[in-house]
Amino acid sequence: PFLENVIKHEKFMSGEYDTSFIDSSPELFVFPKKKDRGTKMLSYIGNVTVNGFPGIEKKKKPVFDKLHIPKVKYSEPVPEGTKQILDRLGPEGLVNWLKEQDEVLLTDTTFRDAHQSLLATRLRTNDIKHIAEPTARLLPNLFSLEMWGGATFDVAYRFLKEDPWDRLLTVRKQVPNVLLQMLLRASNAVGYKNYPDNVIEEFVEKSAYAGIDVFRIFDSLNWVEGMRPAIEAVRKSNKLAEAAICYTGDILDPSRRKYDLAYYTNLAKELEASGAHILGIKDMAGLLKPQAAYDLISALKETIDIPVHLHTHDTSGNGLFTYAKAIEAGVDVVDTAVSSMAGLTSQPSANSLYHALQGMERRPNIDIEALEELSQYWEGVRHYYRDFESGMNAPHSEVYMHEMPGGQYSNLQQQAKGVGLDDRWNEVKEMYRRVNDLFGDLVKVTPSSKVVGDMALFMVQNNLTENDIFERGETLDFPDSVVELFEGYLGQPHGGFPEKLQRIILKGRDPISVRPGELLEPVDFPALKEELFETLGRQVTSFDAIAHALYPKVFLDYAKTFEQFGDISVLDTPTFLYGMRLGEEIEVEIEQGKTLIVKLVSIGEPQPDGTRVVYFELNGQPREVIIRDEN
Ligand code: 3PY
Ligand code: ZN
Repeated sequence: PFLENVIKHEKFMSGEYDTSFIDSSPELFVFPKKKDRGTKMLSYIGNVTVNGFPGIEKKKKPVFDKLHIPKVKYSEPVPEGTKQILDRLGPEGLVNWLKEQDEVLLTDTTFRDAHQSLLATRLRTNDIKHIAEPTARLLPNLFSLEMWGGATFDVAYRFLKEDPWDRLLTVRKQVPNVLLQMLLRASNAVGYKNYPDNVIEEFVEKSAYAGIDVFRIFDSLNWVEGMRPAIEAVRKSNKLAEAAICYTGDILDPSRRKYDLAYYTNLAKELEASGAHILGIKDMAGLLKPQAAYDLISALKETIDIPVHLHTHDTSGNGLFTYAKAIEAGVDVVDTAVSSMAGLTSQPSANSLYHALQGMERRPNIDIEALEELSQYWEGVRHYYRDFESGMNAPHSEVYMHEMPGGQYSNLQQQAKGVGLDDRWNEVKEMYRRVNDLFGDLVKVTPSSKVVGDMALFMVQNNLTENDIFERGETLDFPDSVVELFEGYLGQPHGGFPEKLQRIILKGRDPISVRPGELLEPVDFPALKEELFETLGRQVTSFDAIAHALYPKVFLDYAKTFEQFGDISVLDTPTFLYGMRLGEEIEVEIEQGKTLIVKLVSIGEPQPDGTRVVYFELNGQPREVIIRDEN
């Protein structure tokens, strides 16, 4: 702090100092009072108790049941799994092993897509870390555990105020046997726009280093050009490149020829040729109907030689039927979630699939009792996050109309709430489809789906129709994401952009047609680290630098919150989301073997300056924190 005071002193900065500077400047010895870890944490708890948590209706903290943690023998070695096969045989060896399996293999998505799709991505590492090792021990036959990427990365910093890299490192340590899988939006990394190529390379390299084995890579417009740098970076890291085609439209519908069977088989050939180890079919909205799945997988099996991995969402309620037909057609791996986190906008249930395939040859080799136990755990955890549920509680076959990705449903609903459109949600969904048609029938998946969502919100909010766009488009201030899409900054859609609309949206500017990554200035990571060192006043890791390169503001806000409240990821989720009840006592393990005992004693009346004093006991000692009452 002394040196900091010197460097920041006016005289020092302007160069007006001599040898008496230190003696004649007593203010150099005034140091800001550093709050200790305990007080920082109490400030957080006091704050959330008084002000609530964004997105949760303010109420007294509910009482939740104790979580069911399955009993496993921690003293025994963790059974070996696909990770050991990859480590021993490399990506090609693993692919050959996969092709030799008779039964269908499963990827469990509970740690990633399931909660992204059911709970607006709000699941915290704290709830994963208690179940990661039991999962590794109970389900060693999984093909992979999808546990990272997609929206989980920015949501961790933005809303959960925790570091997503810690999640990856924690799960890797606890799951040494199963391949860890992430969802990578190709040149959009885990963000919502294209990044310079060297950011993608750095991101892949560091993710592989921190524990990711399988990278499911997709481009939000199915533009293969946009996927190449990511595929190459994964191959360079000696990990598995699963290049995915996003499924849209309906190959069974003769009136929709834009995305027909030939479109998919041609793309698959291109991706195989570009170095993919596995082909992913990413049915992000759950539009792939059972017979379409049979036709598609059968055609792919005839066209390409690499394994096929199918991902769907159960929004329509037809997910298991789709999987049964895909399995009959020879699909190698399918994505499921543990039952209590499955169904609806999430993946189909692993538990149900196991039973559905009884008597069939390719039934997965998985421990159903273990799945039931894990399901009990997740049922308990899911209650914590009930305010983030979408309210959908039955299959929605309307998904075939709006075509909204499962992972977007609850998130867009939160976004709509945020701009005051909660009671016009049905209109937003319908407009989503109309925007798709207006945009020329796009592949809709992050970030192209976000652009369609932004435009739908914009049109509903401003009561605009398609006609208004064509007639008054010049006077409208379109959302930035819409302008960027039509400028070509998310890549090129199949069949091009509708030209008239593009001219209106770009207001005379020219679009680009090359890969955006070629035009973007590379990020100078060493310089960025130095800059961040100055800004944050602490050592900066490569992980921090990548996060800043992806979303500077989100990362800096997170760093500020960390400075203010310390590491709040250690709090249990009910306390993190709801604070404490008067008289309640909780234990917080701030590091291994070091536990704080916190009791909320009372909350003072509001002061004239808008603050309240919150009275705690910390390890039996009275502590007060001052909280700004924002109600
Ligand atoms: C994501 O990109 O986050 C998705 O889950 C897309 O389906
Ligand atoms: Zn998905």
